[in-house]
Amino acid sequence: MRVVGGAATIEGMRKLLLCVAFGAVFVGAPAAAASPTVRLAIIHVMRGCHVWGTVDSSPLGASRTITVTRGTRLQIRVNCPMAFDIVQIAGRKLALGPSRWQPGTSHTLVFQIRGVFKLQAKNVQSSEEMGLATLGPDNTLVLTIRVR
Ligand SMILES: [Cu+2]
Repeated sequence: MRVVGGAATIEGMRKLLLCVAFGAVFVGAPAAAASPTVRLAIIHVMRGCHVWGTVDSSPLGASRTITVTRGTRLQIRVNCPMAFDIVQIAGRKLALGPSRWQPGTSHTLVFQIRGVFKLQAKNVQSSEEMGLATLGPDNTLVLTIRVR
């Protein structure tokens, strides 16, 4: 009886170890992918001077909502040739670094908790002051980040 019980236990242990091994494989990959870096830029456009965009300059609009997973690093580069004042207008307080973002600089925000966060970016110099030919008033940008 003891021997049979022991064999059953060893068999159980082998199954458990197999499960743990497979679990490690399947849990391991999504865990690594759960902390991605999302890259955005403030890009120069004709109408409104600047909008959110991809790093390769595809425009995403003056107001944009993105959804990211917890742990995401959001890197934003200022590509419009003017400075921006960044204000958080919703969500638990984020570490934004300097509140004035200079042209050509990149800023990384880390989203550790679930929730909805909103940032506003307002240009410090106008397109007129910068000698940029644009159409319409300069945009004030709003970015909403939903963290799941
Ligand atoms: Cu601009």
